[in-house]
Formats: sequence, structure tokens, C-alpha cells
Amino acid sequence: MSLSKSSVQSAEKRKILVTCALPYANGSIHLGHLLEHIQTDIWVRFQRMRGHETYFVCADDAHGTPIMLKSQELGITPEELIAGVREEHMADFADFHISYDNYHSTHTDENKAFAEEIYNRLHANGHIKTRVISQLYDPEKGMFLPDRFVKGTCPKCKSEDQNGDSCDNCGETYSPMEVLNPRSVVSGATPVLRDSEHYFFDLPAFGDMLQAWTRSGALQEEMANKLAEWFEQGLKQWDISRDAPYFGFEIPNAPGKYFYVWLDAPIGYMGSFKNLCDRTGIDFDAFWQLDSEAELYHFIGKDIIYFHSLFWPAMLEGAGYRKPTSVYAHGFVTVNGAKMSKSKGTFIKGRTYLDHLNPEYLRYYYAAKLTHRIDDLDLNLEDFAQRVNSDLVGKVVNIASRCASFITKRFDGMLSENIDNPALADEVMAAGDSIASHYESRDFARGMREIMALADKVNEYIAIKEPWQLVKDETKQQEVQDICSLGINMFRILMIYLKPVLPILADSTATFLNDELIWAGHKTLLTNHKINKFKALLQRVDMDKVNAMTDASKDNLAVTTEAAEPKKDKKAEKKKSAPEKTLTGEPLIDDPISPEIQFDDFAKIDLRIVKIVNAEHVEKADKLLRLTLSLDNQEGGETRQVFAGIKSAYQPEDLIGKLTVMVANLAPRKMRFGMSEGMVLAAGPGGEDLWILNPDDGAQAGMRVK
Ligand code: NOT
Ligand code: ZN
Repeated sequence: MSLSKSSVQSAEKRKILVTCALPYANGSIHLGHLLEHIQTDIWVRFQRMRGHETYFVCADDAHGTPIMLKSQELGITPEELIAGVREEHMADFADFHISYDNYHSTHTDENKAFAEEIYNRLHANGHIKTRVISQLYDPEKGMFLPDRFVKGTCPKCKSEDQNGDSCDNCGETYSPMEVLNPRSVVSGATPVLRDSEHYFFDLPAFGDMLQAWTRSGALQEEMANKLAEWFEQGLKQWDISRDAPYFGFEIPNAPGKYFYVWLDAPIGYMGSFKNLCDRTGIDFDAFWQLDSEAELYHFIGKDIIYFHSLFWPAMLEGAGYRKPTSVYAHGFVTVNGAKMSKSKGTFIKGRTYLDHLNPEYLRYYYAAKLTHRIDDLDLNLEDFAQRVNSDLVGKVVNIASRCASFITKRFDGMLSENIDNPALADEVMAAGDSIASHYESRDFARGMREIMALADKVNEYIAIKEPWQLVKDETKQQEVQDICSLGINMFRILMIYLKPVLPILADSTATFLNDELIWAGHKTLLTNHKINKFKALLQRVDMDKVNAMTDASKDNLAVTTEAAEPKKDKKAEKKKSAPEKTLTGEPLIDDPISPEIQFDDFAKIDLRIVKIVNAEHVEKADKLLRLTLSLDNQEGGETRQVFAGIKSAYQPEDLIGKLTVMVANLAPRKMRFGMSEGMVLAAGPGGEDLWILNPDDGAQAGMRVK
């Protein structure tokens, strides 16, 4: 990410610090995250190309209950968990060419120091209040339960197995204390109410400042409207403490109390930048002090506007720091017109994409659809292939491939002294300012359209001139050289314009053309200049690879006992398959990371073919069947009771006498209905299509027994 000093364009050199929202350290990067990181990276690369002093930082968001619980589940420390996930995230971003100057973590000394300092200043300025609140507490696990970790019966429609904060059946939202028959998702225990003193940040005290800031023009229109609604509803004090056990930073002078993850998450922007400054000598204060003239931008998803446009500026103000210049929100990614879905294979992880496709295709497709607005963006996979093939391969690279071989073969790689058609050259060169303004205002789609319209003109020009015909006439050689030299020059300028989006294609173009492709170069032409032999610069998108990617993203293996995945709830499941992040509160548990296991680990799993000797409904459970499994198929032999969430697919009587596969050595688990002493395996997207393996009922595993 070199800052090309020679490319200084604009009169004034700006100091710019840019961030993306910090991904949680408990799940993989998917194409939803990548919209934001790609959008921001394009903007940052553009600013760097224009010669501005630009820094781009991010970090993993490492704290909170889900990360604590997940590390326990995996039998590792939270530090080990977040270190591994950070490596994975950094590799994913690097492979999508996201050019971070620093990718840090919120669980660091820098972040701790800033979190404490900001808190201490807020405290000293009277912005921290305390009061006792009552919350549900899991007596078995010994912890307070965030809303999402409570389940039970909806107080309104009485539908069972609903979330602690809202009902999927009737849509009602409520407090977890209103839930009937509540249970802890962590242990299955019945939660009890317990009091605890909490620390609150006095957000309402910043109401006037926030209203003024909102109207300062720093925010997108849709966002300012959203804020106006929130102001109307009235700002509330924000609970910033959580009780031990919690993975985070302890609050100064408050033993056993921890900063809520969302308190130190935005401070992570400062922590990451500080770490960069300490390594490289950049002046941290010049970017963060109250009267800083540097620009500070946060790119975020629309779901976390509240945190970035209310809490964060108020915290900064209260602690004596500057506020963001702008917060730029974007919409969510849908795939083929719908929410990303695991069963359709459209919940696509960054790594799965990279296993099949070139990252620059996605960079271009997102750029071609991104505007400065908050609308959702649809990744239509057919359109994706078609668009990339038609624009990048068919229009842009095509110009080079049509012209290059003549220059190499006939003219020893030399571009001519004259170029044909100065009017066309002028038009392409002059478009730089307008394309730059589209980049600046994040209207990448308009920029891409303008670039492609120019590419169309250049292609038309070449098609009319037909150098492949002229070349046959010995007297027309100079004309051929001039036409093709113009073509190559136009290709070069278009690639300068595309460089923020397609850094790797731009690099290979630079090698091909012996030219650096700096932004200022769009006003110059290469004449009497030697170029290298043309090599294919970009492959077409192959639909088979797109399909292979969605196949690889299909997640059909559903583990069906509740015992196996105590934290799986419908709402989290829904959220998991959505590109968006959490709206408020605790992060959701994302995909469990599957650590690679060795054969020895696998060998520990006692998989047995067992006979279902009894199956029955479980009173008050809408998903579960109670199975009695015979391990040795002998009367009076060893049996196990297992609760399996397969009620949607089977009548109990159809199961009796069938064989299935079970994990026989899973630690028994106490459930509301009794002990579950193992787990049966099943496959399928769910609902009626859920098949338990049945080796005696047909040749193939996975055949339906119904
Ligand atoms: N980890 C959060 C999420 O929604 C984003 C935190 C961004 C940093 O994925 N914070 N602020 N404010
Ligand atoms: Zn309900």
C-alpha cells in the first residue's frame, strides 16, 4: 500500500483515517462483510492514488459473552480463539486485496488503555451513572444471561421455544423476564431473577450536541432521518457494564464489572491506529485531538448506525476527543434476490469464494452496483458472471488484446510517435475529473458506468478502423501502429481509472505497459514507448465455478439433538444466515468455527448403528422426539434415551424398529424433559426434509425411512 508521492493530484493534501466495522472474532468473513471491506478499500485506494495521506485500519472485535462461551465449548481459552480467528480474518482480507495499514484486535493493551482513559474522563465529567437492575441469571452456569441466551414460551401467543426478546410466531417483542417457562440456552436451567449494579453512560446529556452534529451534513440523508426518529423517541442512558464472568476489560475501580463489548469496540479504531502510529511514527494526536484537521471516516453496515452516530460521537465528545467527519452506512447483501441462505448455498464465506473465483470479479461487481446510499445490494450470480465477462473481459481487456499483438509483432513493441484520433483521446483523458468525483462521493456504480461507456467508444473506434484488415496492406503499416497505439493508450487510462477497484489487474497492466499507472497519468499519453508482450490478463467467469462455489456453501448436515447444539435457536439461525450483523446488544453466535481435527480426534467419536426401539412425542416440546436406542439390539441390553429435534420430519411410530447412526459417547446432558444420552445424526435442510441415516432400509445412507 505504498503512498505514491508522485501522484499528488489535488491542490491540498488531506490527512485521512478510514475504518471498517470490526468483525466479531467468532465467525468467518462472508460476502456480506466483504461488501463493506471492498467498498472501503476502493475508496481508500482512490484517496491514496490521489496523493492524500490516508490510513486504513481495522481490528477483530474480540470481547463479549458469545466469544467467552464459544471458547469454552471448544475447550480453549478466549485468547486462543481470537488469535486463531484473527489470523483467518487477516488472510481472507489480504486475499481480497483489502489494503489495511493495520489489522489489530480489541483485546490489546492499546485498546485497554484508551477504554480506561475514555471511561475515566467520562466518569470525571459526571457522565457515568450507576443503578441496580434485575436480570435473569443462570444459577447452574453462574452467569447473567443476555436476552438471546434465554428461551421460553411467548407471553402473548403462547408459542413455545421462542427467543428471550421476541417471538418468531407472532412477532411480539418483550423483555426476557416476561417469557413463560424461561430456560437458559447455555445450560437448560431455569433462570432466576437477580439484582446487580450496572454502570450507565449518560447519553441524553449529549442530545443537543448530537442533534447539531447530525445536521452538520456529516451523515447520509437516510441516516439523518433515522436519527431524527431516535431523537423524537428520546435518548436513553446506555448500560455499559456486564458482570463477571465476561471476556473483556474490567472497569476501573469496579471489581467484577466489565465493559460491555460495544463500549470498547469503537475504541478499537483508536487502539488499532495507535498501534500503527507506535510502529511507524505517525502522529496519533494529529488525527484524534479535539481540533484535529484530519478527516475521520467510519464505513459501517446500516444495522450499527445507532452505535456510530449516537454512542460513539457522544463518548468522544465527553472524553475530549474529536468526532468523526462522517459515518458512511451501506445496505446488506442479498444473493439472487434473497437473504443469504445456507440451504441454498448462498451464505458464502470469503474463503469458499476464493477457492473458486478471482477476488477481483467480486470487487468489480460490488463497485458496479455500489452507490452512496443505504440500499441493499443484490449479488445475482448469473448477472455477476455476465457483467464481469461483458465489462472487464469483453470491453476493457478486449481493447488491449485486440491491439497488443500488432504492436509486438510488427513494431517491436513500440507505441507510435503519433496517436490516431486525438478527439477520442481527449475525451477519455478528460473523464478523469468526473470519475474521481464519483469515487469521492462513493458513487462507484456511476464511475464504473462512465468507464464502461468510454470502453465502448474505444471498441467502436477499433471496430470501425479494423486494423486487422489494414495490416494486410503494406502501405498502411503506420496507420495500424497509430490506431493500435491509441487503443493501448486508452486501455492504459481506463486501467488507471479502474486501479482502485482492480489493483491486481492494474499491476499486471503496469508490467505489460512498463508504466506505473499513477492517477496523474490519465492526462498523459505514452508515445515512442516500449511495451511488453501481451499475456492474457483476465479469465472469463466460468458459471461452473460459480455453481461449484454455491455447492460448497450448502450446509446440509444438520445435527439434530438439542443437546448437541444448546445455543441453536431459531432467531440466531435466521440471523446467522443473514448478511447483517446484530442490531443491538450482544453479538450473535455465528458459525461455529470447525477446527481441523486429527484422526485421533475423530477416532474418539463412537459412532454406532443402533436400533430405535421406541419413539414418542415429548409433551410441550414442538421439535423433539424421545428416542430409545438399543446399542446391541438385544432385549434387556444397553439402551440410551436421546432427544432428537426431528419431529418435523417423522411420526414416532414410523421410526420404531429402524436403524440409525448415533454418537454413543457424547457426554449426557440434562434437558428440561430428562437426560439426553447421545445424539443421532441426520441430514437435510430441515423441516420435513430431514433424514436420519437408515442403512437397513436401502443401499444409500441418507435414504428416507418414511
Ligand atoms: N463487531 C461489530 C459488528 O456488528 C462491529 C463493531 C464495530 C466497532 O460486527 N464499533 N463500533 N461502534
Ligand atoms: Zn408469540
